[in-house]
Amino acid sequence: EPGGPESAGRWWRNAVIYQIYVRSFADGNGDGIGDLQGIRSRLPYLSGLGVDALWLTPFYTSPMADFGYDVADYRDVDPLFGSLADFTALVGDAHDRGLKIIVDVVPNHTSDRHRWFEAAVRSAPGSPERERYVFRDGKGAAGELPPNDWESVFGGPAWTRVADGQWYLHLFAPEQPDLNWDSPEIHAEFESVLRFWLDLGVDGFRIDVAHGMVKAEGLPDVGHSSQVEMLGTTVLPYFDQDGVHEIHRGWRRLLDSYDGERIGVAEAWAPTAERLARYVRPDELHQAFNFHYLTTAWDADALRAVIEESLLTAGSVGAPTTWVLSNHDVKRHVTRYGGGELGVRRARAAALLTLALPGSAYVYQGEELGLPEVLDLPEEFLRDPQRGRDADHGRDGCRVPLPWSGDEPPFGFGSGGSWLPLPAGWRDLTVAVQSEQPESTLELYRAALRIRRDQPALGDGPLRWLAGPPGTLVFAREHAGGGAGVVCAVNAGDRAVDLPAYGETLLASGPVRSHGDRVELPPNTAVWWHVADGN
Ligand code: TEU
Ligand code: CA
Repeated sequence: EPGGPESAGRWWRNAVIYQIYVRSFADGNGDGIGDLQGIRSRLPYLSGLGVDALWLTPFYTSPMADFGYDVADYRDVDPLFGSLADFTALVGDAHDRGLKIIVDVVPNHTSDRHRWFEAAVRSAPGSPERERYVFRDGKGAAGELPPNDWESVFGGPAWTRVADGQWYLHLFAPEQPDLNWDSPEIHAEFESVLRFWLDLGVDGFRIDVAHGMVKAEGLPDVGHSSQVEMLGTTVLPYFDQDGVHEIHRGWRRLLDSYDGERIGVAEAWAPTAERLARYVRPDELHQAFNFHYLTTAWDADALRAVIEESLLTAGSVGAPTTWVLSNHDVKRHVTRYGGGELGVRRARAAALLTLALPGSAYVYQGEELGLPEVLDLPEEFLRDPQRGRDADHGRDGCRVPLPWSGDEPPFGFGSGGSWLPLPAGWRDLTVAVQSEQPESTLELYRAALRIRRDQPALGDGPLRWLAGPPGTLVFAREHAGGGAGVVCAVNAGDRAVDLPAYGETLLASGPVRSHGDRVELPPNTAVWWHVADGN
């Protein structure tokens, strides 16, 4: 490890990182929108939960067309979320509690209200101002057709025309013009932005659309609709191009020039696990989100296959895997796994599976409460620019504010309402209610995270599969050099299975019946055993 004391320099290899969607976590000033003071006031909750680091989604100056993923000033805090002083206070308090802080960086595109884009629109075609973005003449007799057939991730053409007739590229919303990463000025600017936040003490960056900055030479047509699966087999001319890796190598050198403990996490939708592993080669980023795991159905064989493949591919480049079940872009996994009681049972079992796997785990705010996707938000509240695509209701349903306490919405989120309404039924899911119930999902997460910290076998290290009946995943985690270990068994099937009791029960996601040296593991249930000699 470059720099840093050996003991601490690898903290990220098995860290549990809690994702805070700032807008929806906690509202400190009563305007109905989550903010930095709100987070600061909930640090005792987060350190009590037992996570190692917090990842904060963008809180930078923004017109909020994509809720902060459209940045107008990369070096300041949007007044909606607080101030730079609030941020440094938050970093200080978090560090005092041993919590690391990871912030988002959005290098693929700026806001259309960024001073650079405003200057580009005002300037002539071919001007240095336009060179910072991707401006092109259109096709057709009068340039009235977009320069190529690329489609925006949010639907519709990836090009918008400006008054003088040129078009600019936006892989996301028209309010998010793509930057031109062929320009040395862009490289220099982002290195300076990274330094700005590193100097304020952040422990790392989550790099938005880390697979998107570089586009194929000549911007060739895709040739078919690109509104296909993000994790398909095709490499699109605007994603996962070789050139992005050079950028990540430069950023890694910059991170390492601090103290060897600052990390970069790629938000990269690479088509295959092999291609994803390229982002975490030794001289590139530390972690990449494992969206292949996230998109896997609740099925033992499918889960085992993705786990094996992830461990193998990340392992082949010496990187830790990550495990992600939910984030602010996807339907919450309680709902993906079937919703209702079934979805919650599966999500609880998935939590024990995920937290027993080697590598780093991400927890999206509210998953520790077993929150479902809110599917029936009234139309007038929906704001997500992605809404509408494929009859999608958009991503607002996984961004509903957290229920903290009390009997009525917004359940302690803040003193003055909430930007999205919380369902009345979340009365039973508040942090306050669940803290009083030993069987709650919150208490399950607290216990699992405590055990994960206490059991060295659950740290960085290998996994050994054990035989189990169809529909199950059974594996051992052993401390390097033998000794005590943990066995995790998950029954993802729909009927109970009979298993040997591998040791003393540490934790179970639901009721488990034991008889003698065997246990009956009900459907959609997981258990952790402590094994004296690694068995
Ligand atoms: O997401 C990148 C991305 O590709 C997602 O849009 C994803 O494919 C989609 O939401 C799946 O439904 C990042 C951010 O996480 C997202 O919130 C932003 O909207 C996007 O970048 C643009 O910055
Ligand atoms: Ca607020």
